[in-house]
Amino acid sequence: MNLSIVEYPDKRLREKSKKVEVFNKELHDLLDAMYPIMVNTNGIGLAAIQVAHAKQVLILNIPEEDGEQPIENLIEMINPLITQKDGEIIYQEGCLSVPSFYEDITRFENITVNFQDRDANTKTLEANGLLSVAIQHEIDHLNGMLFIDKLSYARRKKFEKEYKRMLKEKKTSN
Ligand code: Y12
Ligand code: CO
Repeated sequence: MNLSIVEYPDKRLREKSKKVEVFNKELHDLLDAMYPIMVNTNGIGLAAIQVAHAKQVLILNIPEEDGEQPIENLIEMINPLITQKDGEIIYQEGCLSVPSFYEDITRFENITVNFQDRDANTKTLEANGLLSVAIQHEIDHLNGMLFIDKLSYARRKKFEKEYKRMLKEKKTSN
């Protein structure tokens, strides 16, 4: 499966992803193809809509203290739903669909998430810190939401200006 990252302001990032009902080879092929895209671009999380598949599918691979991202730590979530949330954490987020932009975002510190694995088994995960932030960031993608939507009006305006300039520079250098 040949996938590429959809980048802001592409409208496809605003689509609401559909619940996965069939856990077949097509789903496994999608998950298998998402993993190399994420690690080869230094990503720690990727939602299927970021590779133009509007399915409630996301993957996460949080780096260890030494920066390694062993595949054993890969988490695949199908149809995730946050059932409990509390606390507050501010973390500097980035997104493969919004290249070269990072900003502090406030999210819930502790969450409990129910999801299915690639074989439709139901799972529950309690998360805090970066894992919690990354799960919330990726679930937002499934709802057509981006972390830049959480910026203040003034910060968002500044971002749009900077991002437009960056896209223009990219175009002229190609
Ligand atoms: C904190 C941090 C990240 C998340 C959500 C997942 N986001 C990412 O995995 C972002 C990765 C990323 C990687 C980049 O590097 C390359 O593309 C090579 C990057 O750099 C550029 O765009 C130039 C930006 C983002 C949640 C919480
Ligand atoms: Co993202």
